[in-house]
Amino acid sequence: MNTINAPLKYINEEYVQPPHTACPGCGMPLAMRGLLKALGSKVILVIPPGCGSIIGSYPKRIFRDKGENIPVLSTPLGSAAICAGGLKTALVIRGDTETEVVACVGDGGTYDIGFGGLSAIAERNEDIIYVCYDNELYGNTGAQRSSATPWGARTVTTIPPVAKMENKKDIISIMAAHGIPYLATATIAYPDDLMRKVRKAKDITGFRFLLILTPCVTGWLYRSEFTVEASRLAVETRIFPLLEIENGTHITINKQPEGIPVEEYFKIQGRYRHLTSEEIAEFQGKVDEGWKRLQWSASYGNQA
Ligand SMILES: Cc1ncc(C[n+]2csc(CCOP(=O)(O)OP(=O)(O)O)c2C)c(N)n1
Repeated sequence: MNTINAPLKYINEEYVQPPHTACPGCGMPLAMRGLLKALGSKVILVIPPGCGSIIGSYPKRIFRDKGENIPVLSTPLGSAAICAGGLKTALVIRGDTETEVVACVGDGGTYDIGFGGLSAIAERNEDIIYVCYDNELYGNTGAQRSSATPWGARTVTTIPPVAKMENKKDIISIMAAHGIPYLATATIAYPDDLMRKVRKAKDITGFRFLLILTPCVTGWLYRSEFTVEASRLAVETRIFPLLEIENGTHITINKQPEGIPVEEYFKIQGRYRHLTSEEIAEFQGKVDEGWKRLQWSASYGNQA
């Protein structure tokens, strides 16, 4: 464990050119910065509506290589995965086997609206990288709940006293069940880990799925200087473990979390402020249970 400290050759190139048009403190442009640094510019990004398209599409283009725009294909919200797969096939037919096609989709477009296409393309093991930047809600339309929103969280459609009553959908297990060659989680507080995983994904052929937790200032209701801290605490509380799963079974937990109580993570965010001490204990129980299950799966899967 703790492979996040593995040395990574320093990457000087910058492909995200500020100023971006996301909210100050948004985690997503940081994720995009690490993603492109590790991938290089021989990519075509496929971005559906969402905060990603706000920073990445016409008229304001921030993904650039030495003054040139990095190509971005804008798609409907439900079809980024399918469009990315079709684009990759077309490139190969034209003799271009090098350009990496990378879908960058929010959690709403991934867990909910685009899920059918995502599952289809994963099942066919199409040769693309799919990045879900997970801010745990529909950010661009004003912070509605998605199926990635955690239990107990406030959003504009889950307002206390009736906050989100369902658990966050376990997209990691769902994608792993497709038996895809590579799946990894990452977050912006650990950029070396993020870039190492992107590099690893780049060297693999077939469907690669990266789930990147990107804190959202306006949806999670925290002060913008806490973006990296929120990302770090999500890992250290064991809410968002850093892991890799190869071929659906071989699990590596990349960092042993400190096991900080979830309350410390909640303290810096308004979306959990309404929770009672009993509800916080219930959330902690869910996290402890999930961590136990993950450790069990890691040891069971790796023996099999
Ligand atoms: C089928 C469909 N439903 C709803 C919308 C409206 N819409 C545009 S962006 C957006 C939010 C997408 O949320 P998410 O994928 O989580 O990305 P984020 O905005 O958080 O970056 C929605 C609902 C749409 N464009 N298409």
